[in-house]
Amino acid sequence: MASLGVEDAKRLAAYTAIDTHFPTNAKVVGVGSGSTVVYCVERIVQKKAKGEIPADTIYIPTGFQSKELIIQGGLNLGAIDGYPVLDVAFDGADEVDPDLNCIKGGGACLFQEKLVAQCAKKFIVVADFRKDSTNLGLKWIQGVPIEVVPLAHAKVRQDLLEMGAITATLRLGGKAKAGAVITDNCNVIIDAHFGPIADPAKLAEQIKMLVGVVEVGLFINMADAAYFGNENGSVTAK
Ligand code: ABF
Repeated sequence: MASLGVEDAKRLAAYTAIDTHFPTNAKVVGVGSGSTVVYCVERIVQKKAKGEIPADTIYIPTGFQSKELIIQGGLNLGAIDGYPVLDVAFDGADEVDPDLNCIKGGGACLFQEKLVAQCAKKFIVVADFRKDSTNLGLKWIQGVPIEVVPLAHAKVRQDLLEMGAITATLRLGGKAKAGAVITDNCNVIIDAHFGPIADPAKLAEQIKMLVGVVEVGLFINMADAAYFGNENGSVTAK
């Protein structure tokens, strides 16, 4: 039996998702962020070269990385403020539960990812086996990513701790982690660790209500399907 590495597992999930869900008459398609989506674009480029999908489809990125992917792939770049209705969007995730609720935002692009997913008629998640979880918070132990207006970071961290977060940390980056990670929307990220999350929908609502929070990396009832590439060469489709 095949034993795939993580990269091959990601590719398998991404190729399966594109082959299954890319509409033959697609007009506008969302391209998410992260390393798994790279393989979605790889597959799209292959299919476009073979004439299996339209040449004039417009692709909407969820941040700087996916914008570059679209350009490098020779695909038509659009923007979400010009195309607020998408046929489908493909994106990665940090953790996915059996109801297809996701933790996203490990790459700090969660706001645009949620905007694009919300505008899409179908939202398809692609991931490797490590993201397939029985309960959010069990596998992605770095915490729920939350995009916050910079001026409000101390207040929101305090609010999160009062709400029961075990830790609520301002995400640092760059050389020697000397400064806060700044998102594509000029905000900061707080990672709030709650342990296993009993009620992800309720938690998402509570966090979203905090003044200063732009968006929360809990994607509740948004995904229509999820594909996980497995080490044995199979794909788990949910
Ligand atoms: C984005 O990229 C995020 O929401 C998530 O944090 C990350 C997943 O990346 P990868 O595919 O590299 O695991 O989709």
